[in-house]
Amino acid sequence: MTAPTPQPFPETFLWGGATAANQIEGAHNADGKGVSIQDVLPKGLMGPRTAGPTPDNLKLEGIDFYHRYAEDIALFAEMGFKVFRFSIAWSRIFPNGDDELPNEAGLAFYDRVLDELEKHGIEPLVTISHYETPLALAEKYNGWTSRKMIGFYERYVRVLFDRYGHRVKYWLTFNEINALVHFPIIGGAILTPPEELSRQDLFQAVHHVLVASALATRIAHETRPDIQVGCMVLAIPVYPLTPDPADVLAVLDADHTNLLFGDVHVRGTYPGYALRHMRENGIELDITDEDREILKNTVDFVSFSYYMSICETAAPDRTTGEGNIIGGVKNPTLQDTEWGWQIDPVGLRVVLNQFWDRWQKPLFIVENGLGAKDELIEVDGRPTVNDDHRIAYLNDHLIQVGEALADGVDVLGYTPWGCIDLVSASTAQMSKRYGFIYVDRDDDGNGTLDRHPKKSFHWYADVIRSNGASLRRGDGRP
Ligand code: BGP
Repeated sequence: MTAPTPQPFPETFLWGGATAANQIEGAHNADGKGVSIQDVLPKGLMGPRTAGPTPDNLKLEGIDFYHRYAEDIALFAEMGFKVFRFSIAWSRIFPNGDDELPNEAGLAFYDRVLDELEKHGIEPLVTISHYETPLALAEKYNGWTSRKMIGFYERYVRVLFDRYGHRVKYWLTFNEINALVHFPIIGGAILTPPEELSRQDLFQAVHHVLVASALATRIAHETRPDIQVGCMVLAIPVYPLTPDPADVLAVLDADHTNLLFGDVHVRGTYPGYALRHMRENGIELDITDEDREILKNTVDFVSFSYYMSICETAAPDRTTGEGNIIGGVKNPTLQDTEWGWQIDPVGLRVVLNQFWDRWQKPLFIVENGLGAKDELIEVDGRPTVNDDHRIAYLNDHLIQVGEALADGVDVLGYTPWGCIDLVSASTAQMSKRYGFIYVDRDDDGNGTLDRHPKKSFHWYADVIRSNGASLRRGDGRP
């Protein structure tokens, strides 16, 4: 018998779920929407790019949230969600990214989504840019390598804050902003193949994104002082593969690459290790005095995704693991998911402590979850899924959130990824499911799109209702 968790969650804890426009909305060309970089990546971020949208791209229809949002939000409300994370598709608002005026029909869609959330008393958590930059900005300017992008993003965020600032308190500027370094096309709308992209151009793009993010924070605070702006980073605890100090140094290097983004967002300036890296690698950033001033607009909180930890080693014969965008070396002590992501609940406590110790800013876990194949069965005449594996995964991670809370870490909330099944970012599959709600659609695009609550739906409703008291000690216990 396992014992109930002793660690309480704060009464204000924001329980909910997370999605992104390009993975749920569909309606890829409805009501004046333009083409986004996702529309030309039919096989996901690892696959080849096509010249235009192709019929095999599951994201073009997604799970049709564009038309079924009311039904979906009602299901989230049934689970007791306090918060719902979604993103705004930039190309719905500015179809080409550099248009002078926004597309009213696109704006009106998010008014309707917000109306529905308000009706159910669910707090919105909005990602301004989630891997879905308008394609025209990639084609005309090579994305964030160009300084002009700061201006286009500024125009976009001004429209969003003017329109929704009075009804959306929590905003995230860029999804997994550090992914730009690892996948320039997704994070930065940069079409130059990674092997041909110079470090100079990559770092300049990083700088432009960081300035744009800080500018959004400034504009938000000028619009309404009560708006809370967070950065969003892909969190990945890195462990040394061996106790060899050379491996520990390899960890330090990997950490610096990832933590740079949080460091700039929280401290408002580049840390010494980044300046050294640029100095020693012949990278000369074009930083203006105005940029330096803008960067001082630091975030109110730090949000992050967490799926796995990795190991690092200085040894040249690295057996690399598959992973959530960032490679790394496989940890021999951990189990893999069906997609080769290593499951490490304790890593979540580690990363919460690391971020809290480093930044002393409230933290928001805005993605976490198990991508797995599900089998639809019938129970009492109703289609459902017995997803005990998903329940165990989430339970074990939440136990570690409780541990971090007990460590004194300030955690605002938890929005597990893909609270309703959606199209995968890395592989563009439907069969890699994360949801509490099953969506009837397969990898070939067949299916009714009907929604069916899984066993985890009822489990999560209990967790929320009991504010975490129904969680059980799991295998992830340290
Ligand atoms: C993160 C992205 C999400 C999401 C998630 C799961 O990197 O922010 O968009 O998709 O990973 O990844 P996948 O869909 O590849 O399983």
